[in-house]
Amino acid sequence: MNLAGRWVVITGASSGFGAAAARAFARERCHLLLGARRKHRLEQVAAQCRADGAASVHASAVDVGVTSEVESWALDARARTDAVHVLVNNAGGAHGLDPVATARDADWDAMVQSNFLGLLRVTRAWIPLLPRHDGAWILNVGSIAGHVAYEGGAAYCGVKAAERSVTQALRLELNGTGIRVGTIDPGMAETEFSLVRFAGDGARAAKVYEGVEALRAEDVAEAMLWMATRPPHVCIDEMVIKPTDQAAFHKVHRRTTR
Ligand code: 8X3
Repeated sequence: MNLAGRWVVITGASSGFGAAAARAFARERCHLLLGARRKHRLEQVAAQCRADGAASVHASAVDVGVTSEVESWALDARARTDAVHVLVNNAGGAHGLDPVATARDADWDAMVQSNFLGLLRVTRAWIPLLPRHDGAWILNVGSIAGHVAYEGGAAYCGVKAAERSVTQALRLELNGTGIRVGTIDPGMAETEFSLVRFAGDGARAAKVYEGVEALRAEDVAEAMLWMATRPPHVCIDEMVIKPTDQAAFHKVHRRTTR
């Protein structure tokens, strides 16, 4: 379906999948409501979206970990529109790769707040603006980490498994409304993901992608757009998207540079 003139909400829109999704929906001539904590970075993405052809772009500093911020964001949006067609729940990420025995509370809290509770509170805030029987979408960003656990990933894999459960519960709760709910679950993607996971250690982050042609944020954004543009009677419940080089989380083909 054609999305021109429709309203799209994206969390975590200042970088990575969120920024790439914003630009992909901008090229479809959508109105964009972009949220992220980093207002300066978000304004840069907003400017790119305007240049890409967005019908309008509204950037808001929002921390999905804070209920009052999420609720005011959705409340303020009502002055502009009463019908949001796509909600992209993208905010989240990983903090640390430590085994449970030595992991830090602050990392756990950050992951639970953004990936899990943030997803719930953003969805609760925006559901009233999703029109019934018009092909609206709640598109959640999960991960292959929600499918298979790995060492050091107890909390991250846990919150991404929770994201899958939230998606499935919403799919059931909203059945009969015409609102579509699905999750897109990427594998290795070269974004700021590893830089954040390793608290800014660029060398360690670069090693994750060494010798691998990883997914780019645009690959995931393109898949999101494909999901969102299916006809209203088609719901993509779940899409797993990985680099060709990554057959499974632990099975990654790396080219040697010698
Ligand atoms: C990111 C993918 O496999 O590194 O969600 O956890 S993974």
